[in-house]
Amino acid sequence: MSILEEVRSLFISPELGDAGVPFADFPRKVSLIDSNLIVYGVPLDLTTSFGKGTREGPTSIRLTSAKQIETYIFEENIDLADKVKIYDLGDLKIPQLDSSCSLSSILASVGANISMTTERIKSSNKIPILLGGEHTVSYYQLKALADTRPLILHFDAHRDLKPKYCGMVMCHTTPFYHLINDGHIHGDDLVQIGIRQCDREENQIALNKGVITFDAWTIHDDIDKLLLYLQEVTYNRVIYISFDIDVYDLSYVPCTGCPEPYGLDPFQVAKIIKSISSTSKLIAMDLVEVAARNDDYREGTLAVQTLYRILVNLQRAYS
Ligand SMILES: [Mn+2]
Repeated sequence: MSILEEVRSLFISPELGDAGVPFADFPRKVSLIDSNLIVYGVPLDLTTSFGKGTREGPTSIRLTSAKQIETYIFEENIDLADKVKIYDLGDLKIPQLDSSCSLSSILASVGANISMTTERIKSSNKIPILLGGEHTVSYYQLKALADTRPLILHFDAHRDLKPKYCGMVMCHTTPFYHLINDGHIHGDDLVQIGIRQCDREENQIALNKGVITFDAWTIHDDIDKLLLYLQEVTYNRVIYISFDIDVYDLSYVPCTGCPEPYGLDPFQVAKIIKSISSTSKLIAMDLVEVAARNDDYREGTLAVQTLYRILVNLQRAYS
């Protein structure tokens, strides 16, 4: 059994999960070994402080990708089904929070399994695509990729640079602080895009650590500044994309836990994705904080369309 096959037991296969279908449900099926991109869900909804619902993220993404959305990318005249070989591992099993299982012990076990899965996908020369789940999951995936020193393109309304929040050290608002503080990433390898909400201390931390910021107002006033920057800085560079769905304006994301106004619109995000140099090499990505409530799949649809555009633009990574 390959080292990749061994992680299978950590997951509930997509067919047996809530969606009942794999991501995109491509007509041409590929095996785990023959794939070049591996999708896996982490429906973690543990430290979320305000709105709940991220546990529905992977299901919402699977359902909308498989049942609603065409894989043909209209403006590019490209069918993703001709380009990618995606395998969906399913959702990571997450222990129940109860008297025998504390929050910190769940995080430790889920975190270790994310890191191991990421390492094994990478050492099999494939690209992990983590579907969240709360943003905490990015810590464990990025930690496992530290030796590749990627440039991190972090799309988010929030900096997620708090040392601690509501008494919790590791939670959905702290992953990037701990990645820097624990030495897994360098502050100046972190590009935060669409930021519009944080506290004064996080701004100071960003400044002290050399984090590069394109806040939502800068993008609104002069998007070309960001587009030119990304074109240059991603040229021939290994990149990691951490995409929090709340980078979009709250009018586009009705279900996510911490929606914010003054956000980006889908046309702006599409332009930003397109400005990432096609010479760059995507090492991994995550798509987090997607939620669903009362059968409202608008947010899942937007998440999938965003992901498809990232995959079409960054074909070099897997073709
Ligand atoms: Mn956020």
